[in-house]
Formats: sequence, C-alpha cells, structure tokens
Amino acid sequence: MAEKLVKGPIPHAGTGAANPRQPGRIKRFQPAMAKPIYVLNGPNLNLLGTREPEVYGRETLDDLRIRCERKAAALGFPVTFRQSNHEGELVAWIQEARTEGAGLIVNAGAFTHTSIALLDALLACTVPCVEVHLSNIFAREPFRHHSYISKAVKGVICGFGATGYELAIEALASTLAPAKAK
Ligand code: DHK
Repeated sequence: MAEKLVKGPIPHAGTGAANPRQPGRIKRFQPAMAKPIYVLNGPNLNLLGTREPEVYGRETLDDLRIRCERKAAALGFPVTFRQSNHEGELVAWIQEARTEGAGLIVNAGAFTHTSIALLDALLACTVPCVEVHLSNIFAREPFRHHSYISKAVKGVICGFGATGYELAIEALASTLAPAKAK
C-alpha cells in the first residue's frame, strides 16, 4: 500500500524515530487511506426489513450498511453506501465510483432487468464491479432471470441474502489486493 509521511506531535512514545530538525517531533509513516468501495442499491431497497421479508429478509438497509462497513474495514477499505429509487441518480453514482472508488458493488433492484443505461454506465466503469442480489433471481419469475448489467461486471452473487454483500466485498477486495500492494 502507498505510504505517506506524516509529521506531527508524538502521539505515543516509541512509535517512530526522533526528528533531529524538530526536537520533540517524530517522523512516522501512516498508510494512505484507500479509496472507498461503493455499494449502490436500487429501487425499493430502502424498504428492506418490511418489504416481502420472506424474499428479502428482515434486515434493514441500515443493517446492510453496517455489515458492509465492518467487512470492508477488516479488509482495509472504507465504504460509500447509497440507495436511490431513480435510475439517473444510480448512473451518476456509477460514474462517480469510476473516478472516486476502488471498486463497486451494485444491487440495481428491478433496474437489473430493464436498464441499458445502467449497463452502459457499468461498461464505462474502469474499476471492478460485482453485481449482488439478496434473492436467488433464477429461482423466481422468468422476467428476473435476465440481467442487463451482468455483462459489465466481474461476477454475480445472488441468493445469500445480506451475507451476499459481505461475500461481494470479500471478492472485490481479493481482486483489488494486488493493486493495493503496489
Ligand atoms: C431486488 C429487487 O428489488 C428485485 O427487483 C430483483 C433483487 C432482485 C434482490 O434480490 O436483491 O429482481
């Protein structure tokens, strides 16, 4: 991981070398903050917890956010976690992740099965992307079997409920690890 030099007052005695130019100060190396993993959620996912819990589980979107933040933090990444019911807003966030993110996890909700705009945004996205669904879309109605966006992502995880988000973070982090080590 890239490292940057941080000058500052001694936070803990014995953690760095003495700085001869400024007695009482030390030079210490601190890892540069990794770019965040974007986790983008599409329409109706704001209703998680109460919306068809037999299909989508009882955890809320906030529970999912906490799971993602914990898992990503353990792997050295911050998380930018968002939800929108609007296709254009999701497109804008995918474009943002392209420059501001380390990678992207997307549950596009019903837009998965309809949106060429999201496909195009993901095709233009140069950071790795993982598609996630809480439910097993292949065990549901036929119109859910086709995903427009799968063509543009590195992999798809579906059917494992909230755990799928953690699996996606793990998968993404493993593809990013060699880049981080540079
Ligand atoms: C979420 C939705 O809102 C549906 O429209 C998709 C996906 C499936 C999920 O399983 O997370 O068909």
